Amino acid sequence: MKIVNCKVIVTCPGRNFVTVKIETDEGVYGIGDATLNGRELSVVSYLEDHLFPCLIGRDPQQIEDIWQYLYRGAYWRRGPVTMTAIAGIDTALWDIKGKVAGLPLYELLGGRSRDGVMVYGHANGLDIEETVDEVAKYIDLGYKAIRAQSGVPGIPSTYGVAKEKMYYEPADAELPTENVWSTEKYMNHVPRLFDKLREKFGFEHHLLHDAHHRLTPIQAARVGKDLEPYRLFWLEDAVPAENQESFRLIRQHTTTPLAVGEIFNSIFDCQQLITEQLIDYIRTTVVHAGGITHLRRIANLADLYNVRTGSHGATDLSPICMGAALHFDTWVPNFGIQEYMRHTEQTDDVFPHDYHFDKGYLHAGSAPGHGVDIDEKLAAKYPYRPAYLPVNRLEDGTMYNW
Ligand code: EZ4
Ligand code: CO
Repeated sequence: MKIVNCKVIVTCPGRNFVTVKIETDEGVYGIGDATLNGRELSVVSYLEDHLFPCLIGRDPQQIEDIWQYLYRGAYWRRGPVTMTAIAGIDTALWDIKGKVAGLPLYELLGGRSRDGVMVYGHANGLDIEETVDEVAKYIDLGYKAIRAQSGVPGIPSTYGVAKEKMYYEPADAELPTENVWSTEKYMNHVPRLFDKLREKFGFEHHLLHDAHHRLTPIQAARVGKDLEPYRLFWLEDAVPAENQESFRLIRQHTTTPLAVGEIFNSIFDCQQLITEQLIDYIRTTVVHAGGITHLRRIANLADLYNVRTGSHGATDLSPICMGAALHFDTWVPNFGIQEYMRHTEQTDDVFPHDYHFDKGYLHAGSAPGHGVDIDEKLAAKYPYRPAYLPVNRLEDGTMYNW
């Protein structure tokens, strides 16, 4: 079997998605997600200009060899653009292998470890009251786990809060929107949110929260401590994690479980976090961490240290990534939870898929491969639109983390 054609499909059914399609001489094809929010076209160029020419004529069934070839062969290793491009190809190759074998991807990985994949949805509101109402909606929809974010009094806009509640989309402008942030105001507010949620809903549901890289280690330690009475499932991205050591300090001060890794792209970004047991959940995902082949390596390392998976699943990851992630989650022994932000109807139409939601769980489906396809005709109706993620400044104008 030989690879005869590779292409990229860029489509914007409400938001931008980059898709790799690999075609073989036997008519079987595979697709993979290569979307890097706000930097989409860099990945397109990396694929078209540098990776595709190396793939023509290769045997698509040699997934490991191709992965090693692309990773080692670049000489300049790692980084989000490189690893997202490799992930798009890797996912497409696993899709092909599944279709050739006539087996769903989870069977190729080692088979089913669970009946369904527990997911968490996003409840967000401009104030605590609105967030409480949103959490109630998710409970009614059958979710077992819900992430709660709320606007902070005195801060005009906050991460995770949007008008389109069920379909939050932060990449909202042709140039980056400037947001304002105050860690002090946030820290005074966030315990009140969870106090209200536990008072209202009790302890039956898992509650999660994302600090989105906005705290220093000692601030994160304080937030973790303040939230302990509310028994969070996790506190996510407490600090920017370039410095893995900073989690030591947080860890020494709080029993609130910690999750990090949605922006990591390789095992080396989380090696110390995992081997020193500084975190409880690793959030790397298929599309940004080198595909199924590399994510499996990360999960296997994590398993040795009692760290469980909690893959990123925001709307900027396409349904292809979600499908592949769900097969991965169905197999991976140290599964924790899967993030699930629902895509819009337009997006779901462009990417017909086999996965479905039922009573708080997603089910990967049993179609061969990852079970997600792309309607290229429909995709062509939605041309690329430049869109950036916001940037953040402190109240005095200092650039900060978004
Ligand atoms: O802000 O994916 O946990 N989820 C998140 C996401 C990220 C976006 C950035 O592209 O933090 O909403
Ligand atoms: Co996050």
